[in-house]
Amino acid sequence: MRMELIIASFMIILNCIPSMSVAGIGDILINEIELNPEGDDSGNEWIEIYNPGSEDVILTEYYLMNGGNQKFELSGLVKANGFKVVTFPSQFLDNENEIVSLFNADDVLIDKTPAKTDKPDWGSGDSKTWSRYPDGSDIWEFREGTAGKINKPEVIVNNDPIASFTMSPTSAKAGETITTDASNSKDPDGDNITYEWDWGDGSPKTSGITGTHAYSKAMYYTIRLTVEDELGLEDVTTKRIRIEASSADNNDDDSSDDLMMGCGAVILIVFAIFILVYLFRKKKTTVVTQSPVSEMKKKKKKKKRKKS
Ligand SMILES: [Ca+2]
Ligand SMILES: [Ca+2]
Ligand SMILES: [Ca+2]
Ligand SMILES: [Ca+2]
Repeated sequence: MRMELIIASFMIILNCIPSMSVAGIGDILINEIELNPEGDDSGNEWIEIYNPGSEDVILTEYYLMNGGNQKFELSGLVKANGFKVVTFPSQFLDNENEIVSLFNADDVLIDKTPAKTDKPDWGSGDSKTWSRYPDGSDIWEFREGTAGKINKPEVIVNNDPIASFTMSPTSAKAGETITTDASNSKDPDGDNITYEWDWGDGSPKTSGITGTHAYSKAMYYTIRLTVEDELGLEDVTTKRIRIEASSADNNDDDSSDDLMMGCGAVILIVFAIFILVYLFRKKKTTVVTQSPVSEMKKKKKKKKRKKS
């Protein structure tokens, strides 16, 4: 009976303990380190511990150790799927080639950072830190610090490239080669850019910083240059070009013009001959019908008839 009471009491005590458990190896890890903060290092350095598990982890008897084998005792807890930021009362982390280790209550090493340096331009510290991204991964990157919060990807600022080109000549004859040059195009971020030429006549697009093209027909065309930077931002610019008929076309036109003129002349001559023939025949008819001599003969005949 006495033993049963002891067991029952023990069970009651167990039920009263908050739902916590002691982490095994690797349950928590060092997620972010600020070796060289803005201002004084003393009191401003920090380390973020991350608990990716589903249960809180009590940090009693856990400790950190720096590259110089100095220990720093931890306390409190890291909530499930949460973060804890640890600060130090005095300078604890070297700015250069620092390695930080995390031990559990059994003195077992459960995490260790790679050697990291946070000394931008060999000057004063900044708000950037070494952090795992995504949280808990093996990839460490130096970017803006996120103390006590999830580690974010670096915000990349990107600007549109600017398309610009020259062409030579600015007008041409059909068949003549046009050369374009997009060397004036640029990207404000210094990104590499690619170039695409649309010649405006239905021919396949071409690429490259320069282009050459020849048009087969005389008319106006629009040349379209599209530039694209490494992150896919684009800019477009266009130029109009006048293509005139080629010399060969002109010769063809001349010969056809000559032919047309020749045909016209023949038609005119034939027409003139018809007119002349018509006038000549009309004149001849008029002479016959209106001859004074004939009229006189007719009158004489009439007179003779009267006398008789
Ligand atoms: Ca820093
Ligand atoms: Ca430091
Ligand atoms: Ca963080
Ligand atoms: Ca850009």
